[in-house]
Amino acid sequence: MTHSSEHRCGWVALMGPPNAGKSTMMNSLLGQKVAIVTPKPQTTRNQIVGILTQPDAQVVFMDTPGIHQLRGKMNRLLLQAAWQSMDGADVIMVVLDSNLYVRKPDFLDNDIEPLIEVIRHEKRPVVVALNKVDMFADKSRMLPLLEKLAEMWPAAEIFPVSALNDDGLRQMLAFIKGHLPVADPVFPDDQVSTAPLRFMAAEIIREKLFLELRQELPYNSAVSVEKWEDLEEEGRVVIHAVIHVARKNHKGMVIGRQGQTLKKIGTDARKEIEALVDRKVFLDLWVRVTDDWMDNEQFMVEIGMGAR
Ligand SMILES: Nc1nc2c(ncn2[C@@H]2O[C@H](COP(=O)(O)OP(=O)(O)OP(=O)(O)O)[C@@H](O)[C@H]2O)c(=O)[nH]1
Ligand SMILES: [Mg+2]
Repeated sequence: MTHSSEHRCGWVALMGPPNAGKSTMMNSLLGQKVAIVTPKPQTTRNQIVGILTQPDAQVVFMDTPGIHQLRGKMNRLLLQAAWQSMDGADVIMVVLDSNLYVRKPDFLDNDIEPLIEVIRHEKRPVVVALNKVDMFADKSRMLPLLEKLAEMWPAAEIFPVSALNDDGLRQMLAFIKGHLPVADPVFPDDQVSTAPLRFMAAEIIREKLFLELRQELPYNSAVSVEKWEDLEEEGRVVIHAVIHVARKNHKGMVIGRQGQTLKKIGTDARKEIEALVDRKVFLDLWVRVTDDWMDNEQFMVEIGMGAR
């Protein structure tokens, strides 16, 4: 078949500092939400696979936790997931927040320190998605940043883009597709992710939690789905989920005055999960103090954190 000899298929790792827009980028490229997004850094806590199937190519994106230099068991798990994703990639995409480094050029070196040498010596194709260009009225302000990146990573292809506005993504995608190996698709054409629905539901709850909570509280919390009952005859799904907090005094903050915060998180999450499973959902949501869960690697892996 001539068709299959032309078809391309491969893996693309989205790498970069926290909050650069990696998850937004993946969702935008897929044309649907697979990974959760919040304005808070370190939202993504594992590798999330998003599959784009087109007639001429299947592009398998791996969204990853932001690369940072923080310590602790959880951060080690997150970094492992990021680097492991990069190991399995045919093309590497580095996502950077252009607006941040134009405003604060000094932050760049430190933020990408773990990536600088790795990318410089990389043999595989590297795409730099200079994201959030919608935030500039005057795009020429980006020139010094573009020059610096081109000098630092001469082999990389740089694309100024906006994941939010879907600006410049088509050209970037064409470049990526052209650098994937010639191969048959590995996933069925209707599959968008490898993440189980249970995990996606837990992630949606975590997104609403991150959006409601302030300061460091989100980082000290996690979500697990304990039970998932498909009541086919009734046409609904009953989901028992738990928000884990690390300390007793955090529990009250998640629940909120008269339970308002928890109620809001639950309602927002339920609506989105209903759209995901295309059925009525009863979401039974609890808050539990799971002492120092951030020091418990087994717990973190069990609830789906880190590498796959
Ligand atoms: N203005 C603008 N904002 C963006 C763009 N892309 C992402 N954002 C915003 O940047 C914030 C972080 O986006 P995420 O997609 O969660 O970033 P991330 O790199 O996945 O972050 P981590 O998972 O924490 O590493 C969110 O508030 C997004 O809405 C963009 O192109 N333009
Ligand atoms: Mg993310």
